[in-house]
Amino acid sequence: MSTQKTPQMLVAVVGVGLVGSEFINQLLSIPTESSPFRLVSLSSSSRTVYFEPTNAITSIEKWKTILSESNEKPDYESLTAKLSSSISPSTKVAIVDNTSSDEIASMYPKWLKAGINVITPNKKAYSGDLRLYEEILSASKESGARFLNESTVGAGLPVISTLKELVATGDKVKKIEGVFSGTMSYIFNEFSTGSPDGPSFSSVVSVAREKGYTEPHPADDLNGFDVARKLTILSRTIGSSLLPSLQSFASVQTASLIPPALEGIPTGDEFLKRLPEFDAEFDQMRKDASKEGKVLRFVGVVDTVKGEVKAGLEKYPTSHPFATSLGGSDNIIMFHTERYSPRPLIIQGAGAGAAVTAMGVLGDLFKLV
Ligand SMILES: NC(=O)c1ccc[n+]([C@@H]2O[C@H](COP(=O)([O-])OP(=O)(O)OC[C@H]3O[C@@H](n4cnc5c(N)ncnc54)[C@H](OP(=O)(O)O)[C@@H]3O)[C@@H](O)[C@H]2O)c1
Ligand SMILES: *[C@@H]1O[C@H](CO)[C@@H](O)[C@H](O)[C@H]1NC(C)=O
Ligand SMILES: CC(=O)N[C@H]1CO[C@H](CO)[C@@H](O)[C@@H]1O
Repeated sequence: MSTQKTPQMLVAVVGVGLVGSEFINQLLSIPTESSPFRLVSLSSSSRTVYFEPTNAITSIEKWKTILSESNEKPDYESLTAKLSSSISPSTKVAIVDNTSSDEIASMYPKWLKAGINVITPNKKAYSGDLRLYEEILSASKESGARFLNESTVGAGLPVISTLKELVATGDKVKKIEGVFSGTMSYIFNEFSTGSPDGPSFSSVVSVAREKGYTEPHPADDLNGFDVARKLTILSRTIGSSLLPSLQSFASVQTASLIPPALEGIPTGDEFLKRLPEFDAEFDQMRKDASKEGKVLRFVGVVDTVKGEVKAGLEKYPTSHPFATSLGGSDNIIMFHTERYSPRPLIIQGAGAGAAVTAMGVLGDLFKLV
């Protein structure tokens, strides 16, 4: 079988941590004969390698060594030049950004203008300053290069693609409501089960951190910014009248769970040492919810009818899907639309972890060939 007619896609990966490594392994697991992809470049924050397409990286066993033995420092000007000069009718190029870097995010307009497709689980560019997002849109329009973002919300779950189809086919999104953070999902699935009692809030957060589910500093999860960024991406993808008021994720009404007295504590260890001082408050909220037959969940809402985008702790009846169908670090997203009414379209499943996130990224790459 020949795949000669499919244009080949040269792929450069920037950032080779958890998701990046898993992505490379998934990409290289596709048999070379049938794969449209050629992995030509890898970059970490300190090293980079670049190979001609005929000499592309193919070995799952060796790519780490190849990168670690390089003495070359990353140079994104030079990478951009090399990639854009390879573009031809039979060759497309894509950069996969697996960093959480603002600096890399700010390069997207330049890459897109040069005809380089951009795929990323990094939320920074799409949820930051509205001006950067508008530059991304116009650069993509100008060159025809695409930017794909499926794995920024719900990791591998088909959240963005579903939303895009709803919008493109003329459905009207009234409200999107969901548990968007795997970390917050885990914390509240453990903390609030409907019973008035249970483990203390601080102990649940400590266990989540030990298991590696939180950022090194748990305040980076409890501030709700991750959810605010995801809501910004959804709002912008709807492209509705919500847009002008959403200058960045910072314009989302976000009710942080960090007790004001613990704001600004520099280390995660110190933060966790003091968190028990606030257990009684969280305990009271759990008791109050339980009295109403409800659980606590940290949710995000995009309400196009009220023109509201907000993230915070809400109460849901113990019979609600947010109470009954979540386990571990699952995400759940409900789309209330004109067509999906009164019962919403629901997407649910693992919303974090390297394997599913890398799948979301690789799935995007397949959309380009
Ligand atoms: N690691 C991922 O699963 C993931 C997914 C999508 C996008 N990204 C993006 O990839 C880039 C690099 O991320 P990073 O270096 O911060 O990620 P990282 O080092 O892999 O770890 C931090 C993240 O771990 C996630 N996580 C992984 N497994 C989990 C589990 N079993 N239960 C609960 N939470 C779990 C949480 O994501 P949540 O709070 O989002 O659930 C948490 O924020 C960033 O731009 C990031 O936004 C990462
Ligand atoms: C996400 O990507 C799609 C293209 O697949 C694009 O139409 C949409 O505007 C993007 N949204 C954001 C916020 O980046
Ligand atoms: C989620 C993930 O894999 N993040 C990694 C992306 O790449 C950077 C830079 O190599 C790593 O530090 C991250 O861990």
